[in-house]
Amino acid sequence: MARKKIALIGGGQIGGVLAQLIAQKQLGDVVLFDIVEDLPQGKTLDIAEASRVDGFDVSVTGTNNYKDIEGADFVIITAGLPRKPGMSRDDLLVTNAKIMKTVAENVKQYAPNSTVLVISNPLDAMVTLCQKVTGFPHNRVLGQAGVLDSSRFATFIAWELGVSVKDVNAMVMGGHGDTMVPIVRYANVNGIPAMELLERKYNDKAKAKEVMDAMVNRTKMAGGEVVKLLKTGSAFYSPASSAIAMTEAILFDEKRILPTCAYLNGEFGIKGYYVGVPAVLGSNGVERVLEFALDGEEKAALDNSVKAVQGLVADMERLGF
Ligand code: TXD
Repeated sequence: MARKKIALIGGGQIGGVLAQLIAQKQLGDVVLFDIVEDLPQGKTLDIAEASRVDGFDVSVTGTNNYKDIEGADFVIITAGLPRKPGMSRDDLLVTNAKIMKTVAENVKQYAPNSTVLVISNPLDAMVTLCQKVTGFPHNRVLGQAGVLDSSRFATFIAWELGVSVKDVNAMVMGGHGDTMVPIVRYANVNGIPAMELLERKYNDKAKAKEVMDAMVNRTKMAGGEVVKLLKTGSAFYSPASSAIAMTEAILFDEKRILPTCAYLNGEFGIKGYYVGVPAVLGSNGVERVLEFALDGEEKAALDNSVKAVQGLVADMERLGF
């Protein structure tokens, strides 16, 4: 079987780490595209020169020419500006929508059969625009946010409970913004409700709730926390790792259940929007959205998050995208 061709559009912080991870895991041949001259060529040369040490033999090349992504099976888009301290993800809308439009037109032209994973912010709006411009079926255009937000939530729970993060399951739904919805009720440590473990730790229900609320808030603000520390950009290691988990699920037809920015057609009472929900990822991209009953508070929080996404999409349409 021929090796998969994976095109990465955007050779910045996340794009660079993606290229390295894909090479190290030998997921396919990598073509890294950026508009900045020499940048993708430099990064991929650097990565390729580690091939002997790391023991991978996929091809890793950089380009400023869209023609080189021709025939890609899988495309990951990170092109666009990241946040600066004090900016919200939504502040990036106009700039990144312009970039996404051009990127999506080229993906449509050169990789018409690809599955496209969008990472650029504001995430939910960028996925929406990417699908609109490419015209690809909704199952082949998806976004990464929830895997990262959920990993952040799980990490904080693991630290708080002093347990291995490998045993923590926690999911975040909704849009990739301050309104995201960490699902506390189902957060667990190897099946044991995280809330119960917290209550036992503190022997105090109110205190346990306070601690959980703080973790929920930290999860919602986690992107900004990193931006504030880095000062020159936003998180890039964890977003790249998260995108790789989704890429592997699709390339290897794993049917993993990952929180995915997926197009909804009535699931969770939402129709016609891309929002973060648990989905089955396999060789057909988003194969299925897994619906489950939300309680009143969760549903209200999800609806509020969907409203924020709808607002962004409406702004984008008003701006002519
Ligand atoms: O979980 C998530 N979805 C996210 C998303 C988590 C963190 C960061 N997230 C967003 O990803 C972030 O807000 C940005 O919108 C993207 C990419 O973040 P990254 O940290 O990689 O940004 P960089 O380092 O600035 O890289 C962006 C690259 C840079 O090299 C530009 O030259 C390039 O994009 N760029 C373009 N590439 C192709 N085509 C065009 N038009 C273009 N314009 C800029």
